[in-house]
Amino acid sequence: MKVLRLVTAAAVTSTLALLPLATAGPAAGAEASAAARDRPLRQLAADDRLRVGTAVDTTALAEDAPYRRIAGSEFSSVTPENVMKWEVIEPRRGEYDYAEADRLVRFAERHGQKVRGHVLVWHSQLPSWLTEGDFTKEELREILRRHVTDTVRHFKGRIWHWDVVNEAFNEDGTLRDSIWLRELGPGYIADAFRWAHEADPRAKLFYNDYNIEWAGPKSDAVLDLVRTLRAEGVPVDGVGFQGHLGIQYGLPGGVAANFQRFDALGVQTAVTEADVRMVMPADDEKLRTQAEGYRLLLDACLRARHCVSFTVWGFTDKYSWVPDTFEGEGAANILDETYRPKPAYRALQAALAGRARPTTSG
Ligand code: 9MR
Repeated sequence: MKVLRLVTAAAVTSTLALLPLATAGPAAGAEASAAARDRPLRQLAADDRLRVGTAVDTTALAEDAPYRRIAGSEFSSVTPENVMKWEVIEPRRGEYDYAEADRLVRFAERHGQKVRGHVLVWHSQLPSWLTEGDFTKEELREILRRHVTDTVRHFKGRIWHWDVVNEAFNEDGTLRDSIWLRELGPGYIADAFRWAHEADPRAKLFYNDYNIEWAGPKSDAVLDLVRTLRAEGVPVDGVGFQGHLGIQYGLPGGVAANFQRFDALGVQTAVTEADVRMVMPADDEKLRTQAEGYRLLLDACLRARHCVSFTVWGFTDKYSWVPDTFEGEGAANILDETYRPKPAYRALQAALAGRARPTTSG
């Protein structure tokens, strides 16, 4: 049994505790016990041997003091939303710029937070020198090997989890057509995990994807991949369920049971990018459904013996990728644009305060 070394912040009162609920959502708000209401999420999660994290927008972190205060006080892990992506850290071939990412890692260390490294191998946010370059297969494999090795080595000892491969599957469970699959074949996935492990043997290495929270062709394919890789001795330690939900599709069923399938393989699991969007404008009923969406993701994690972290993809509606990506949608986060807690925040507090986990964790 491995025991997570948890930083238990001194008994602090959540900076959010005194603020009124964003919208009158009596059901979710009333669920939280009085004790839960004045403790930050990171403390409540520590009681459950779980890290509770957020994606961090490093521009907001630098410029917005309330954002910075809440990022440091509510969460026990952080994920760079964008600043560890290939286009940012290797804008020119072989020339690295880790400055922004380093700043965030230092912030995390100052606040007793773990860092989830995001992301080494992905089809998106690649620099144009790479996507438009005319490389042979051998050159491209070497470019990938170097990027993974140099980056993991740069942060060696300071990254808790790496999202090594991100979003490699289509919805039907076939592998996504990407520069990596086209040029290198499916073996790029095992290669990336091996290279990352060699560069930092102590970091936990994750496969990460969306729409795999429930059972279906895509999560079946990920389960199969992870089982096969581990049987071959490839160092895959965990699976990240991103958790991008939209209430207009209805909330998914069978999430806890699906997490259990992965748990049974012996790998760690994590909710890595939770947010629950809605068609605007928001109203009380939508906010209650949203709270239920967050709660069901956290609940699935709490029920899985080896689920080690629950990360939200940003914590305030002030900064979110959602309105830029889905026209007419938004309000996906747990605090509103003025940092007032929404029913979703209260639901997370209540879920963390209200239950005990299985006796061991990975
Ligand atoms: O939140 C990120 C947004 O700011 C970027 O513009 C976008 C680019 O594709 O990536 C977003 O983060 C994604 C994450 O890295 C991987 N899973 C899906 C996330 C939301 O798109």
